[in-house]
Amino acid sequence: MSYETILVERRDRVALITLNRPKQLNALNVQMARDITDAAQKFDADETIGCIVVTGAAKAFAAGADIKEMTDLSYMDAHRLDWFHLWDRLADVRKPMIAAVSGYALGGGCELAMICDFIIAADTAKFGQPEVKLGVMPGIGGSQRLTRAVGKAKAMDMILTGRMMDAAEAERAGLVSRVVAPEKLLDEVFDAAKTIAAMSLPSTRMNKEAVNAAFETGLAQGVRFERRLFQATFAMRDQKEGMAAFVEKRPPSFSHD
Ligand code: CO8
Repeated sequence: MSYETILVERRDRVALITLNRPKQLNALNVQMARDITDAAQKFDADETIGCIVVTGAAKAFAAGADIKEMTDLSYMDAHRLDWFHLWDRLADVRKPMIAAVSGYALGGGCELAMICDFIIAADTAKFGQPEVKLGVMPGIGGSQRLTRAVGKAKAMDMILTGRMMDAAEAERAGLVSRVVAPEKLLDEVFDAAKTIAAMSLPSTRMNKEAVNAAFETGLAQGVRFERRLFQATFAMRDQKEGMAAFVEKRPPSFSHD
């Protein structure tokens, strides 16, 4: 797999997607949206991969959608091109995805990080939805995912003022799960990704699906959904192996089925 705007590599069961338009601070042009979604979908279909990591560069995870590409867009262009469906395909990836964020994660960059299942940030990270300053607004789910992540007060503050939130504030607000020193970021993320990738793949898929259902359903319906998935895990060889390994006091050896 080789792409124009991203680098991809795999380390055992972990896949790494690195955004690679450093001169533009990883501004997300349409080609990059195509490349990221294509790579993520291929890794999603590859049963030898258990977790996908998305990262950028030290200065910028991604400074937003490519403003220069959008400047002269008409309403009809935006309507006809409908790039958004590319990002929907990324949100449809069933395997766990972690965003490793250093530096700026602004606009579409913050939205890309939020499409991932969780964010681990370097203490240099800065998050924001500054679209209002350009006379527009978030367009890849930011108004919805940021609000679900940090609540209405902070989401309104961020989206209406366009201000940035540093890593410490983002951790306090629940936008990121961990903050680490920049030089430790990739090691920390790979450790988490390797841990996830060593679990039973159907089990991590179901766990992800259940947590995401919390954003789509009421409590009673969500709990019923969780119960059905829990029951379904007993149809898996990995459930037998995981529980047998515990009883026999040995590490499990999952076959991912
Ligand atoms: N788009 C295009 N180019 C960019 C972008 C961007 N979002 N961000 C930075 N660049 C380019 C700059 O133009 C500059 O290029 P050049 O050297 O050719 O002039 C280069 O990257 C370096 O940038 P700066 O010189 O500005 O670097 P600074 O360190 O001075 O500033 C900042 C860094 C603060 C990150 C600054 O670059 C900035 O404010 N960038 C724009 C941030 C922004 O507004 N992001 C939101 C964009 S809109 C958006 O994301 C909408 C999402 C929904 C779209 C849905 C489409 C499908």
